[in-house]
Amino acid sequence: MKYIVATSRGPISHDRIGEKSIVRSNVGGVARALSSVMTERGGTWVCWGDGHLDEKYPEENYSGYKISRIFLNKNEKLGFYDNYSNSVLWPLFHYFRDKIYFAQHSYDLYKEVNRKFANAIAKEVQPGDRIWIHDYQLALVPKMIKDLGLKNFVIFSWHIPWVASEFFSILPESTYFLESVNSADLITFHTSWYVQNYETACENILNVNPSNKKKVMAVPLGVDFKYYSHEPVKRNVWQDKRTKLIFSIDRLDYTKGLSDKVRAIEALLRKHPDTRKQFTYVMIVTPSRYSVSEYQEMRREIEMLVGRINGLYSDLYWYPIIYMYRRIPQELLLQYYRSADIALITPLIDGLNLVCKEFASATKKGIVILSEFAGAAIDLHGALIVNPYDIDSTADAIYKALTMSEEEKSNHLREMKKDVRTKDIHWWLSKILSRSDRLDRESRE
Ligand code: GDG
Repeated sequence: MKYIVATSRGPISHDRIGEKSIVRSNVGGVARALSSVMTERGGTWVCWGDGHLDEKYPEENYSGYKISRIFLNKNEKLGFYDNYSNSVLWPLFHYFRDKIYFAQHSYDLYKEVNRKFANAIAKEVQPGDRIWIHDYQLALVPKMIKDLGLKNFVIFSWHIPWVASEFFSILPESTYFLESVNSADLITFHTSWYVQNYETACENILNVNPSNKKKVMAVPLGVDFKYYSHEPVKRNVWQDKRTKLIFSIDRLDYTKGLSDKVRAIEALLRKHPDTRKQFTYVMIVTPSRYSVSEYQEMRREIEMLVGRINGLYSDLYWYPIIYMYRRIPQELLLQYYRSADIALITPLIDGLNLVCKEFASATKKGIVILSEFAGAAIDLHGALIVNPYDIDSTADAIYKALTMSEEEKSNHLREMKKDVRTKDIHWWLSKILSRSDRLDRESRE
């Protein structure tokens, strides 16, 4: 039995930098987890070929499995990706009502592209293979697969929050959407809260009680603990012995609470003047959805705030915030994880958040300050949990982390390590795969 995996973005893409062609790896946590299953078991990974040179590679063999790409024209990309996925589903499933924008025909194009995915899967699948579909961009695929008459077992993994039923009802297509997700044979979420919201939506909107509770499961994604904790790094990126390093890396997005983080640093400096010159905050923001004017505005706001705070508190020898707007190589990211004293991870809402788990795995000394609204807050015991809307309390938590005794720190660290070590990426995979084995077997009996 092999796996047919479908994700919007693939494991690698072919791109161009100037005259040079390059292969770009998708370093995200989901891609890393799925790559290991695919390499081990073989199969096909169906994805959107969005790299500049991907059209040259509609199919290719990679790392023990096949990649099969679908291609979108400008109009399909706009409707499926920019409009329906990013401007309807993303804000809706993160409770940002004011940011939802229903562009005309975007649902039709989303549906069309989902159909392309379903057809590409149907082309690859053999009887007995298992189909594993991921996330909000592909929510209509499970039902399309079933409607094609395929009898294969379908897993659908949802990676962002699932909102309360009343909020979900804002979606004009909520019934079709839910019907499709619910037609999967196994549906996974990161937390039991999302499961509850999902089940309530099924009861309220579809009038069905997902009576077979075994088919909906809460299982938080873990990270590759061994890699983050053992991979050697070439150098210590933070050489300044006088100051502690506070670190964060986030995609540019309104869910990440970026300006609130900067405001918390300002509050820390104001409320606790003894912290001045005692720390440096390295804030990395990775570019995202930059064609959307709102994201450009968000970037301007963050940069103005950083400039204002550095202007207020810097002197010739120290400034509180080093801000970088770029992606960084994996090796450098690991160096930051190993060097930082504090990871400041305070999204306003986040399905899970892998960065906190990666940091907790990599660090030998650091403390995580984590938003209570990140799915990971449920199982990352040992982190300092904050409400990111409460700027002063976040500042106090940073102060606490900066001034913690060594003994207290090692207690926090021990707690954090316990969870990320045991609930790692292999645990996540084996939970889902063994549940699907069992359900698949039962359905044939
Ligand atoms: C969805 C949900 C859920 C980021 N910048 C760089 C870089 N990264 C890597 C991190 C981490 C990943 O990207 C981001 O983690 P997220 O948890 O935000 O994952 P997403 O896939 O964006 O989001 C989220 C997740 O799915 C998993 O289910 O946790 O809630 O929104 O792995 O390390 N890596 C490198 N350079 C960067 O500049 N090398």
